[in-house]
Amino acid sequence: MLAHLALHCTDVGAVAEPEDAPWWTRAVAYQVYPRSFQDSDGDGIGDLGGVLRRLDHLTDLGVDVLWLSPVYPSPQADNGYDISDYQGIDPLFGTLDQLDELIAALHGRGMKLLMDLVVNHTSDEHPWFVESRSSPTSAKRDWYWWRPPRAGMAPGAPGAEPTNWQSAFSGPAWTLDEASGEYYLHLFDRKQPDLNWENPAVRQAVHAMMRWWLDRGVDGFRMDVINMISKDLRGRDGAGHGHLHDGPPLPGSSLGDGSASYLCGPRVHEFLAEMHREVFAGRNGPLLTVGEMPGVTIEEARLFTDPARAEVDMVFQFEHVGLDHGASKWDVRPLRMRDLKASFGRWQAGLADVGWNSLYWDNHDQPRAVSRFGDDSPRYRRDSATCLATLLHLHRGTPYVYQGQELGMANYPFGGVDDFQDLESVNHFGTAMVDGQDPDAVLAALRVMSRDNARTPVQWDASPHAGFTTGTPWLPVNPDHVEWNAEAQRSDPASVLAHYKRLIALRHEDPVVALGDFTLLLPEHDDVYAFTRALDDEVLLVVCNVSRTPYRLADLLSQAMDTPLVLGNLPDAGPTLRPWEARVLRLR
Ligand code: TEU
Repeated sequence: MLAHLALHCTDVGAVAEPEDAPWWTRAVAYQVYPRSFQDSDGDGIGDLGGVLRRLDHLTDLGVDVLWLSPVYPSPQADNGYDISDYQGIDPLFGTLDQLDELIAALHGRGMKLLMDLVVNHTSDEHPWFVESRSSPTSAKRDWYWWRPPRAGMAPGAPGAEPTNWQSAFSGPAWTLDEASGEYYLHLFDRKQPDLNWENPAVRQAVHAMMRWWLDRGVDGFRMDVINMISKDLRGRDGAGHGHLHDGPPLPGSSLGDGSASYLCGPRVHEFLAEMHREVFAGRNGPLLTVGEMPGVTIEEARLFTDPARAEVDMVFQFEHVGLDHGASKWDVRPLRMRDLKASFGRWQAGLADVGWNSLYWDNHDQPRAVSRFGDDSPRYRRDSATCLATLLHLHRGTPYVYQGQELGMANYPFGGVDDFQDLESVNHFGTAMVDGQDPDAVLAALRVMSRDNARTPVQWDASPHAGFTTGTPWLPVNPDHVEWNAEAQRSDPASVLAHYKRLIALRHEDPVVALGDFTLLLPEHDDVYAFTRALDDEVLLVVCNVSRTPYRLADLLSQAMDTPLVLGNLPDAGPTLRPWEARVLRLR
């Protein structure tokens, strides 16, 4: 585990060979959001049968790891991120036998499977919560966060919630249980009550469940909001009166931001180290853990991913996907490429000697990358999609491809509010209307930022439902699929898909891509994103024009002149770096 670090330590004497670095430094992961990937039974919802049918696509792309978003039994309030049984498969998606089949098929193809671990919260329909809610004296009462109303206030009275925290999806983060007069905590939707990780029985149950999946053959976990599992509610402890922590008020709301009390809380490192000991230690075989961590800082990420601490292998950080947010994600600001460059540059530098980055543009929670960071106009869509891919995949870290990104899939042309399905979008619209906001402005923000942009079905071919389903898709297929689809791109060497294949192959073949040091160049330039990667005697220079303005290479980086091209996204590279052109050059 420590091997890749030694590459940067000149004083340790022996320099580790790249072969000693963890396998995932050379790996590329692919995220499947099963609901939208491939339907196999005509109900309009993707399923495991569909994933099994499309494995050739993944093999052809060359990815090493499949991260599967949740397929467990769930009321589907948040499309499976509200789990009611951790050790089964929702009939909507198939059967446990099919999951076993998937594990075997992936392993047979040399790929690994990451399951989505959602253990900050369960569904309110999980038997644990049903039992916890049944009575204040229930044996599982303390598995969740139950609190009485604020001192001196009646249950249900406005503002009587134990803290003023806002939830991510549905107003206050506390919901009253009428029967007991107590509130339960939910940082997300009210159908997603937070587990109480302070209770050792909760931790042991989670560990046992994780071991059960590893014994079945899965290769690791993507851990949902795992930096929120330790909460600081100590305001009530000790004194026995007063109220719990209140967060600073949010603009235009009676609620507050409680994140200081639950992002990277007091025991989070202890909990993850314990999980590592209880679940992963002593297991043979190449495993992988990636923690999803909204709001994580570089300093915290170093701790989480320091191999010596044995917590997780890498984290998903959120800095770059917040650069176009104002007061909230719905307050959309123009993205400045210079800010993006500075942000990535800080993370590269911050995790250079200790820890490891995961690299992503989008996932099932973010708008489509080509629409958000690139230029999805007909003229530049292909060029900007391949430019962004080159930029990301040449960084130091493990890249994650989100389904459809490798095809240049773009945001959906949503119309009115009825076109949206995601609870976050629907609830936001409802709240904004109650607040008297301008519906057109709210819709404009939803069209740009809604998570549904990422959730339209994968575009396999030009047929009516893009080959996704024979039924009616649960969310419409983007009409642009007649032009933008996998079938059309498979035979086209200039396609976005073909470019992704080349990038993934390059990471596998060239140790400098996986392990080389990163140095940012031209930090002040608005439109050109350039850096070097260096390992021993090998140096790659990466130059990407993230704009529509052409630049003369000689004016930017004289060392880029007459240098052999390893990989580019446009044919006939000349003295001018054309709009959205990306080049990987071999300096030495
Ligand atoms: O997301 C956590 C998270 O904080 C965000 O990405 C969230 O979706 C975003 O802030 C909304 O604006 C994870 C899952 O990826 C997401 O799909 C779930 O809805 C959420 O946790 C709750 O499980």
